[in-house]
Amino acid sequence: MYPSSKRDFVTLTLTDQDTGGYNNSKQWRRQSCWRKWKQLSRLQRSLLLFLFAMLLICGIVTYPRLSWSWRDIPAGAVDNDWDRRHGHGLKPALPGVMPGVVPGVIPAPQKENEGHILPEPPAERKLRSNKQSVPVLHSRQQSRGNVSGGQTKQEEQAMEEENGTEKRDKPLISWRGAMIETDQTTEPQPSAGQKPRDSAPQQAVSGLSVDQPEAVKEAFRHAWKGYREFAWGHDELKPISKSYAEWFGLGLTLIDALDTMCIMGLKEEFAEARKWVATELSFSRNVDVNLFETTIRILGGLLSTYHLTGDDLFLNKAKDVGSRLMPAFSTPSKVPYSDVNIGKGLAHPPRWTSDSTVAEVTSIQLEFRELSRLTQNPQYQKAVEEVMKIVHRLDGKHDGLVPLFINTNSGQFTHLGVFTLGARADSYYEYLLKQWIQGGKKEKELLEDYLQAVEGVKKNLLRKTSPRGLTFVGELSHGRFSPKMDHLVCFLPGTLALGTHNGLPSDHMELATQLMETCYQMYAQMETGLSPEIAYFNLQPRSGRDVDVKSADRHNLLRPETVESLFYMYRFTRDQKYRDWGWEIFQSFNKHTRVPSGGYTSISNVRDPVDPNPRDKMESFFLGETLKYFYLLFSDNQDLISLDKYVFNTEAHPLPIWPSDP
Ligand code: DMJ
Repeated sequence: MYPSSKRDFVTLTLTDQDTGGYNNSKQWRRQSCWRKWKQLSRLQRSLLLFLFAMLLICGIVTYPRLSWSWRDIPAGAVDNDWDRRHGHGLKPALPGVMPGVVPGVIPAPQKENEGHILPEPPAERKLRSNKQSVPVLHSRQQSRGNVSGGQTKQEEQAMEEENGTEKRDKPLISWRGAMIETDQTTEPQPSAGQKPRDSAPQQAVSGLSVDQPEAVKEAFRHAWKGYREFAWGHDELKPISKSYAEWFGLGLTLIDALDTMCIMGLKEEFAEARKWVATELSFSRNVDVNLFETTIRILGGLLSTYHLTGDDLFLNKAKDVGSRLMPAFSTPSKVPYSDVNIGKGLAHPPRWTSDSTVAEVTSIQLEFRELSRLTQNPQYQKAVEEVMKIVHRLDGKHDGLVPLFINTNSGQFTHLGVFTLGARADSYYEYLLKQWIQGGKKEKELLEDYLQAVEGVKKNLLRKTSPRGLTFVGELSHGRFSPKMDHLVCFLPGTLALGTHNGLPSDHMELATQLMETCYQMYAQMETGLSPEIAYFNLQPRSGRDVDVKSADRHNLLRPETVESLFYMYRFTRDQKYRDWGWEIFQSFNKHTRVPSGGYTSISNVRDPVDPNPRDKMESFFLGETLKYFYLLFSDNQDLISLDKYVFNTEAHPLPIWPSDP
């Protein structure tokens, strides 16, 4: 009847409705606190509020540091290799593709050996002396001051190193160090008397005597473990979310990795993968695939596995996918469309243009030519060689350098005036030389085009950095030079060296040597020891920096090109420094991209060793190329895929050099 605020207050704060006395219920405590708060003086309340505000601010400031581990990919960052190379910003839409995070299917382990021939694991040296520890050129530590934009971090790191407290070596709450340890306990333990299946990563990276090929095999097994558990039969592993990404829905990683397993002698893994190919892989699917990517990864992978095993399964699958790709060549100009629906047999260009990418239409030849040779059906070879003939006679080149696009209706180059050895042109140059080698060095036009292009590079695209004088390959856009170099360009030292090995001018090898050093420096000068996707080189005489990286280009997709070139350079020169550089890079991959539960991830920031910002994607070429080239670089068996017998396609699948006519 006479409600008063006082009465209401007492009722609300003191009365326990059930017992009438104290209890420890949440409600009672809340009410009691409120009463105490009200009893405080204004000054006391202000003081407490101030303290609370300070705590809040501290929390906000420190939160990003604590939550650095698995952040989302920054919006706008280039998402994957396909986007980078094709530049369309969209992937082919796939019917039935499952978006987001979906658990992978884990197959029952297959015990039986399928009984197919695999090469014996090569005999490797068991112990290596500590030869690999001192790089000849500027090490990352030496070079840090030379990289732009990281002064504070450099100083911080220098201090940490001086004090022997470098962050990344501590047992931190770190997704690298700590989780690598966790991971070790999850690996199967070898039973007594059994050779350990997996050597610990720490042994592999820090021991004085390291079996380097074995360390690479361990890395492969680790990557395979993630793929097998979380992405089996799908295109790509997303190792952090423990799921998968689908691109064509054709088991891209599994097929790309087949010949790597053969080369490494991983019989059990191979047998299980073979079973999947035999029972699950079907190309009769209503799905759009990219002609180039499917050719280099799937057709190339199946053909090379056929050659390494002699198993007809792989040849039959290669024939199947090869013939399903053929509709791409049914264009007015015979320059193929970029996309084919392999189920419907319909090809088409991307929705927004009738252009194809020059590198794509000129980097499918090794595979289709080999398919013709094996099947004795000339249609494949004829189709791809027609493209080479068209490109050979086209106007619009600049000293042998090609533009980036070609129209499928007119058969003419489009978007003239831009020249690069990077994305959209790179493997055109690689395949000129490699087709010439594959065919027994008889096809003169290929050689002419290659030699002219190398001269074109020398004349138009080469510059030296300041202050160190690193030679790099820049880009030309309508007469204007840009000191920009894609990591993709790092295939070039290896290709130039391969040319010299096959009798081409020795100055190609000199250029290869210089560019190899630059590609190594693209790794060594980064704080993570991993190269960015794109580097900009300094040409100004007074500046102290050779390599600059724009923030949008700081990602590393686990690409192979530098390791690939190191492999060629070592094979041809036996210069230990190339192995040393490779070993440094391998360690950096292990340190910054290895995901404990299995797999490796691309990262978004090679400039930040504390938070490289993982992108949750293991590209198929990491198993198909990067680890394969590492293994071959460190293997003492120089006959393992002899470069006088095989030519690697642009996805690192070795195809035989054709025997010369009797
Ligand atoms: C691979 O698919 C091939 O090496 C291709 O030629 C370039 N892009 C990736 C690796 O970076």
